[in-house]
Amino acid sequence: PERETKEKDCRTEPISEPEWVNNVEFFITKKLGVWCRGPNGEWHLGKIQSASGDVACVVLSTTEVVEVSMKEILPANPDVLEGVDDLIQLSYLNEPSVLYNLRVRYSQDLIYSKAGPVLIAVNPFKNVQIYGNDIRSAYQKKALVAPHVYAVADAAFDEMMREEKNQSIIISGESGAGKTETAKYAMQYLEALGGGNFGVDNEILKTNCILEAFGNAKTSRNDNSSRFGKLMEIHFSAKGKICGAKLETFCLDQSRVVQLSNGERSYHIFYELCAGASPILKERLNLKEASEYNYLNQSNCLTIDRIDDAQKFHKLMEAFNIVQIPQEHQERAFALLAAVLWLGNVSFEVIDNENHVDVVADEAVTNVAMLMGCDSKELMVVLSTCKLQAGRDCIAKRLTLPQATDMRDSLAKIIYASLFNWLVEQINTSLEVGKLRTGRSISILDIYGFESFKNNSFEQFCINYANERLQQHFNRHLFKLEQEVIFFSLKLKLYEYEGDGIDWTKVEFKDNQECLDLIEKKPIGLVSLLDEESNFPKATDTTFANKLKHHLKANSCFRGERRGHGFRVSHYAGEVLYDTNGFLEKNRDPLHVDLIQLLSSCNCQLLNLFSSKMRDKSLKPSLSESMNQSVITKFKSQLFKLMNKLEDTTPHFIRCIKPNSNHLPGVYEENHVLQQLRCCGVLEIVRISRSGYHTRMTHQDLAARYGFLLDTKLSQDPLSTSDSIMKQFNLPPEMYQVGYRKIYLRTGQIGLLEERREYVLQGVIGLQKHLRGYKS
Ligand code: AOV
Ligand code: MG
Repeated sequence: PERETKEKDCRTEPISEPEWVNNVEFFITKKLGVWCRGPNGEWHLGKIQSASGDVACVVLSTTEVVEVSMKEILPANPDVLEGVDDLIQLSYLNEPSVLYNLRVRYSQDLIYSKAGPVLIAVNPFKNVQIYGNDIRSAYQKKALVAPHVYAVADAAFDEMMREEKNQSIIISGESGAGKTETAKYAMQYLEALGGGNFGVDNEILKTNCILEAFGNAKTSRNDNSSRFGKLMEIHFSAKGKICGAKLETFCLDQSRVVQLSNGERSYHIFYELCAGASPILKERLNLKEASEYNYLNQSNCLTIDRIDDAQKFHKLMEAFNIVQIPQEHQERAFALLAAVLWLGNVSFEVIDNENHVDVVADEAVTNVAMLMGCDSKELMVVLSTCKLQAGRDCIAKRLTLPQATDMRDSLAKIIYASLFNWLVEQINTSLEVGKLRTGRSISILDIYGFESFKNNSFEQFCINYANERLQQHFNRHLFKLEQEVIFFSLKLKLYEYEGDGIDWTKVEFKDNQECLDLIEKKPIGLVSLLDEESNFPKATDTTFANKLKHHLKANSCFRGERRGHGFRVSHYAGEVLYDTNGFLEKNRDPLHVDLIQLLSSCNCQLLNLFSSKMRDKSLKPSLSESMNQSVITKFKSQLFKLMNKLEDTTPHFIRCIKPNSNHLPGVYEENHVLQQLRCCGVLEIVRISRSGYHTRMTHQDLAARYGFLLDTKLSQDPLSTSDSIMKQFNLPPEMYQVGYRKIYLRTGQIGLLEERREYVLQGVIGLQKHLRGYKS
């Protein structure tokens, strides 16, 4: 078949976008496709009929003819490039082209694509048949190379084995984009690859079931939203078998236990327990329907479409058994969950005109006491008073209604958070086999994604701050790649990209340092100001907002609200309006001594354990500082630790993209996708990765040197000859670019050609056959 006409070659010619305007004539005569921006910013495919000055006449694919400014036109890619699996292969890397390419793939259920070194995963919001055993083993045998999370996991594994260096798979994307699902597929692949040893392998995946029950919840962005960060470190033996794993979690959002926004749910486990507990267990825990509990019924949302909480509960019990949590502990844990639920129903009555309260002695408080294993009188005292040291005496001071409510909610949060941490410890005990050594591990990072709601509070601030740090890690790593290229080009001075149509534009990265400065800079960053204000007993949300406005107005990422107590931060992923309401309180999060004491007096092993852990922390002098640390400062130091850990690994990046905000399959909203591609700098990454063509040669030189290796007749045209050489030697398309005058090759490719040339020159018999055999 006649596949290499000159015209086709020219159409795949990469032309840098600013330059393409000089080639408009070429586009007109060759009837090449262009993107034409409509009045609402949408892009239409068309062909330029004529152009004069700044205005062009374009026939759209709908046959409509429009007059548009040249500024609104961009070159489209030739049909042969439709739906390529690495964006690097596109001749034109403009936004409409990238969006279109991903859309074409998405419509064929090809949810994975590459953007140079980064895997892009577009959430299908439906089951796609691409995770079966057959597909997995095909990747394992390297029989499949199409972009896939399996391919990323496989590459990480190979690199780890080859270089004995710890690897990481870093998954990012906004809330609901698919990070947690992707992380699970990566784990599943690694488990299959390194399985069959020690019996740990089946457990890793099962732990997700436990973690999701206790750490995920329905939000307005995602029905199964992670409310904690998670790093799963899988260790391998010298033979590549899994020999253990370590789970690290950070910063569970505790406020969700006691307070919900409309339409959202608390942690799944509460609903699963209420729906799935056996009648015996229900009776033992005095458990009612979820709708009976104030902590659950405040948000008008008790169920999730297509989710069977009872069934999930049974799955959880299975996972508990696999992770070997003893029956007795399981029941204790359920009792504590029920205690938390009943705590929410504990009510107070005002007893004087200073708003002081007593606990109402009803079913709720008796149930809490029974489930915690303490005396209900004692519980009532703790919830309605606080002990004060007056000289040598200790006096009890009655709490006001808001104080008592706070105390009750604190108790619920402490129990829940301790339970979560305890579960993580249990999981770790069961996953760790022998002593883990570093050098052969793969860590999978899955944190909560960037969030911007109607109302954003302290939790969103922490989440978005974590994402900001992660984004910087991403930038730094890929930026480093760019630095290398620049260094190379300075050193060798071999290159003449100019005028040859290669897309070698200077790549500028959107750095997010300014936003991180806004948050972290000392002494006047958001974190320091928040800590400072949290230490003022008289401070309020308004004084905090004013303080921010006063000190931060010079930073371009900050905008104070003229009225009220809000402030705006321009994050890498978009601007978020935060409400300072509750910031100070959530940041202080004091540990009430009275509560610790109560827990230690309970007739419950778990609660005693929790209290001794808290007490240990508060007593150890080395840790006393961390006890006094605010929530945000602890969060910050955890983030730094995490980042340091990741710095020591070879990263593999996966970017999850949410194609629409309604969680619908098959719906690809261009603006929504574009915004996500822009904020993570996908185009820049592709530009950087394809700028690394270090070898270049004119078509004449290439033809002269290697043309005789062709087994077809040499064409008159050197450009076609170059192309034939590349195709005959099966050079992957991402390994070279054909320019007008020269061919551009990635490092190492010319060596392959040279090797073959040598063979021929040495007169190896039957070389051509051999080469073809070798290729395939
Ligand atoms: P997230 O982890 O990125 O959000 P999830 O991984 O929970 O997002 O994905 C959200 C939902 O998208 C899942 O519950 C699935 O219904 C669907 N989904 C994601 N990936 C796939 C896939 N590969 N195949 C099929 N369905 C998928 V958050 O945790 O909110 O930031 O804090
Ligand atoms: Mg998640």
